Amino acid sequence: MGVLNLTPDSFSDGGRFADPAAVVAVARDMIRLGATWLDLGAESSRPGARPVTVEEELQRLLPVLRALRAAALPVRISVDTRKGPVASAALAVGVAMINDIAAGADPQLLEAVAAHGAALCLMHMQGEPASMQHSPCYDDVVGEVIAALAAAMRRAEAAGVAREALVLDPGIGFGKTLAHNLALLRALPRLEAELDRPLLVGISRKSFIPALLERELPPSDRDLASHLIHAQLASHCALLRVHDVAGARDACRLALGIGS
Ligand code: HH2
Repeated sequence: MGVLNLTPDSFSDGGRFADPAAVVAVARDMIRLGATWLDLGAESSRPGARPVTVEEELQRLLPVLRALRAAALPVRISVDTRKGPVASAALAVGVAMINDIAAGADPQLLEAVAAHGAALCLMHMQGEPASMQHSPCYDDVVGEVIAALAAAMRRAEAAGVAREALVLDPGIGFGKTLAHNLALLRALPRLEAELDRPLLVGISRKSFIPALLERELPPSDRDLASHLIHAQLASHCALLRVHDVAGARDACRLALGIGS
């Protein structure tokens, strides 16, 4: 899944897309390089990010969604939003999935997904982007994330979203320390077994990489490290959310080819 951030402030690729035609060109490239999904986000969720209004989010998103639809690209589109009205408008244009970092906290979002029969990614987050990295705290991070995702699945199903439409994500970096992130990445087989839904994982260029390396490394220099991790995750998740599609594809192909 290639990431297309339509935001001026995303942590690794913010401000790249001034006009819809530029996004369509990058989307074509990502598809050529191996992306089968594109995830469009119009609100940054990096730690400390400023929330945007529904109007702002739609102003960034809709022209691009319409341009992508007009281009009829052979790819499924997901929209990264936690707001019901944004999800409704995106689904009306015809996107295949809503990627919700708030795991269906907005009942209007769940209703919109159910009404369109679309897919829904429920991601775990402790707290809110503005403050989530201040002091993340768990007694048992893996058990608590599994329980929270199971509760989110029940909420989505109660709102009419089919279980088969759900994809789950442990939310790497969302209210988690380095130790929490590592525990969750090691526990992906357990998440898969206990939750019995496809997993989506996003580690691309995230700040636990320099933390684990114990050295500074700007987001633009984190692709090699990201791909070494992608190779390890390839057999435990259905979707990897990545910025550098070509490198991630190669890493996964090599790892799966060798059989790791
Ligand atoms: N990570 C980010 C945003 N959305 N969605 C899911 N399901 N999983 C993730 O791990 C995830 C996500 C953060 O990365 P990015 O979009 O590159 O940055 P920003 O939030 O600053 O736009």
